[in-house]
Amino acid sequence: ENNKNFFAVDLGATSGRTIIGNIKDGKVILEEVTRFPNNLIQTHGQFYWDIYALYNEIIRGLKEVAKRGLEITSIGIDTWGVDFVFIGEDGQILRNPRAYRDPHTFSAMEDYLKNVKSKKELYDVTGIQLMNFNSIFQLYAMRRAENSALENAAKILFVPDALSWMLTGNDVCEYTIASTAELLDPRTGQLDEELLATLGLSRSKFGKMVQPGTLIGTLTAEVQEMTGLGAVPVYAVAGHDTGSAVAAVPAKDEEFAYLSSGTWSLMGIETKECIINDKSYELNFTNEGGIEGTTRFLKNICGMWLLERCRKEWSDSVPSDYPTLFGNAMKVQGFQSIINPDDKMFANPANMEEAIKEYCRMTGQHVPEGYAEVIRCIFDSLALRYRQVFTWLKEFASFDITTLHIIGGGSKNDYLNQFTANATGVNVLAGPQEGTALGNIMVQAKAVGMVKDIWEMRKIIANSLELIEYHPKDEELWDENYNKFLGICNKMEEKR
Ligand code: LFR
Repeated sequence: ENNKNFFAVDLGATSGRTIIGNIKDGKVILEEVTRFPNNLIQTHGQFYWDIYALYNEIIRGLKEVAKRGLEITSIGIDTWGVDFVFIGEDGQILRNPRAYRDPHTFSAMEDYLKNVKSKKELYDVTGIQLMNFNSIFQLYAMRRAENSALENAAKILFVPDALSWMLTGNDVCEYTIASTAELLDPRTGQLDEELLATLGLSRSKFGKMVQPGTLIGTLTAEVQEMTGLGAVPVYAVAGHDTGSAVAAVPAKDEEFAYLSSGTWSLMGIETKECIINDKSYELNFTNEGGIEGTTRFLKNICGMWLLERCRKEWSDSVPSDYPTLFGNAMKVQGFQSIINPDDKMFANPANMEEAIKEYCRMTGQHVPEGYAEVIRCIFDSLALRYRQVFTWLKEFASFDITTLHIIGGGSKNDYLNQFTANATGVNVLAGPQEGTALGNIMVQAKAVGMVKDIWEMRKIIANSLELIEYHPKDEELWDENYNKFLGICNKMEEKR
């Protein structure tokens, strides 16, 4: 009873993994079962995900577990936010899901805000930061285009819920993932009927709203047969990966900020109530739903996406291992080229390195040459942008932020961790790298009564790993370059 295995499916926008988490004697140990790429598919000028391939990867992971003779207590799935799948009257998937990087939402958002609801009206209801790819604008873009899958949809399921449905046959609408849609009112905890109506949708198109920890169902006979497993329960976890990650921050008390570092860098604080006011509106901070009624008050910062995209584009002559790449980036002169990582030029450019160079050209800076200078530019700029967001966060927090926890795959980046401490002037604690999977596993453990609450989860996680600490250095240098960063951002705004 004091030793259980939980199976976590954690899907990010560039890669996915299945992981076994074993909890025993107050400690958790992870073992990766499978890891696989998640690729954007481009066709006829549109971008999609392959939901069937993702499903197959989950099946492959489950088969592997059965093969090893491991007994698993339950399964939980988390993914990136906002994207969804349409299900037809006949219980079949209507087309692969559109990917949030698809640029069709840029004009849809403008159109919606001009003709349907104002920015402020939307924010007052949802407390969600305005981002072009939020589900509301994706759905609006599809409505406008008379998208035949939307027109024929009997059900709309967010990606983690769609995958749970493929495994169990039961459809739900999990709260944390639903909160990313910009359709949910955090005060009622429900999708807002009036906003849905602006898209020609009703509440009945979505599954029943459930909180993390709710049983969705058990593996269907079909899946049992395919995998060789029994009727394993599937629980709703924090279906939003960032929700799972923040649940796993190994903090001792509430006075922390976090930076969940992956394709995106999500920087924020955890609060008991949402913060929806003029200032949060102006600075475009979001209030996403967390576990146990918590709110993730944060901002999306373009994170490793910049580097991931560059690496995809670079030829074989560029080293592929991080130590060499990063080591060489540290040898070049710092702060020669500074970008705003969140400039829309970098959202989904045809060529990322070119976009970075173009930004530097447009702002009259040194144009980075070669991979080392490009990477240095990305790291310097990310740290400076972190400082900006951190400065704002301090103004919102009702407590003194004593620690910045960096979690997720990006937390193994020693150089960037140190830069982040330097730029923000706060102590940084790095780890765990697999925060998302840990949060996923802990919510399952809570669902079966093995842990009590979020603070016990965090204690178990903190007990199970070694955190690395970074103290701020070179204060003046970073002050100076922060001012330079602000100047460059302004210059770019003026050009537009
Ligand atoms: C991170 C993440 C962010 C969300 C973005 C798009 O993986 O889930 O929280 O804003 O992806 O869905």
